[in-house]
Amino acid sequence: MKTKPYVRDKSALGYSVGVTLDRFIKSKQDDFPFASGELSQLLRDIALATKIVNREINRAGLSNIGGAFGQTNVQGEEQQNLDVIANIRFTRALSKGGEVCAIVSEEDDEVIDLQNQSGKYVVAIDPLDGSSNIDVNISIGTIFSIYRRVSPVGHPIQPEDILQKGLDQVAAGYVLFGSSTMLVYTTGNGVNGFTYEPSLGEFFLSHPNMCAPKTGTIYSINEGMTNQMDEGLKNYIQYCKEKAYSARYIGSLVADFHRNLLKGGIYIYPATQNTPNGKIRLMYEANALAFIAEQAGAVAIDGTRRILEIQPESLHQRTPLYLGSEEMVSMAESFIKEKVLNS
Ligand code: AHM
Ligand code: MG
Repeated sequence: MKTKPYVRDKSALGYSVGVTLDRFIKSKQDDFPFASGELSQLLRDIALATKIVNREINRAGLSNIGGAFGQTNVQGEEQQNLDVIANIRFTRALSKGGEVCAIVSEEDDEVIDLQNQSGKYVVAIDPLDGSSNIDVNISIGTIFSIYRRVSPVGHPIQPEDILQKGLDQVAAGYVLFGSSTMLVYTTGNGVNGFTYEPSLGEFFLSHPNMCAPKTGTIYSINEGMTNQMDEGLKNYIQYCKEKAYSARYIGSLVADFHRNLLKGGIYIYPATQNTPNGKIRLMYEANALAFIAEQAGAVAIDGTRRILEIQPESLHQRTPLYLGSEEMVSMAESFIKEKVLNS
C-alpha cells in the first residue's frame, strides 16, 4: 500500500532531531558486548560528570578557579585547578556507580583501586586534556577508554586488568569543551556525537554515524619542534607545504582531532630528539582516539605500528602519534619509512 503523502515515513526521521544521549544509549544497549546495562550506566555516569565539569569550566573565568594549582602531576607538569576539579568529578562519578573496579587517570600516579571487586570495568581517563589552554579560554577536552576486566569478578584487580591493549577497549569517547560542548563516543559500532544544550541540561544527538574523510588538507603539528624531528617527518611537513595544506594546531588534542575528523586532516605528535617517545599518553589519550578514529574510518599509528596493537607496559607510557585521515597518515608513514630505508 502506498503511504499517504501527508504521512511521513518514520524511518526518514532517523536520529536527526531530539534524541537525547540517554535515550540513544538505551536504544543501543543490545549492541554492546555483554549487554547487561552496566556499560550503559557507566556511560551515563561519565555524561553526568561531564555536565558538572562543563559547568565548572564555564565559570572558570568568573570564579577565579582557573590557573595553576601549585602541584605537579606525575609527568612533572603543573596541575591546573580545573584539572584537579575534573579529576575529582570524574573519579567520584565512576566510583559511585559500582560498575568500575579501577581507574587510571593522567592526574594520579598509581591505579585507583576502587576496592569494588564486583565492578566489571576499568576506565582510563584524561579528565582535562590541553591543560596549557585552560587559563586562556581555548578549547580543552576529556578523553576516556573503557575496558572489561580480565580477571574474574569477585577477586582483587590484577595488572592484566589494567595494562590492556587498545584493541581490547569496549568503549571510548571524548568530550570537547569548545564553542559548544560535545560528547563523542563509540562502543565499536560506529561513532556518534552529541551536543550539549545547557538550558535543557541534555546532550542531543547531533552527529550520527560520524565518518572521517579519506583525505584532507589540514596538518596539525607543533612546528616549533621541527629542528628536533627526523628527516622523514621534516620531508613530510615540507610536502604538506608544497601542497599548500592548512596548518592548524590548537595544542588541545581533542580539539585538533575533532576538527580533523570532521574536515579531513592529520594530527602528529612525533618522537623528537628530546622526547624519543613523543608526548601523548598511550593509555588515556592515544588509545581512545585511535579506537574512535578507526571506527570512523580514519587511522592511528605511532609512525610504524597501529596504536591499538601496542601492549602498554606502564600506566603513563607515552607514544608518538599520527592520527587522522587514512590517506594522509599513510603518506606520512611512507615519508618516515623512506627515511628509515635511506639512512
Ligand atoms: P596535557 O595532557 O598536559 O594537556 O598534554 C597533552 C597536550 C595535547 O592535548 C596537545 O596536543 C599537546 O599536549 C600539545 O603539546 P605541545 O604544547 O608540546 O605542542
Ligand atoms: Mg592530557
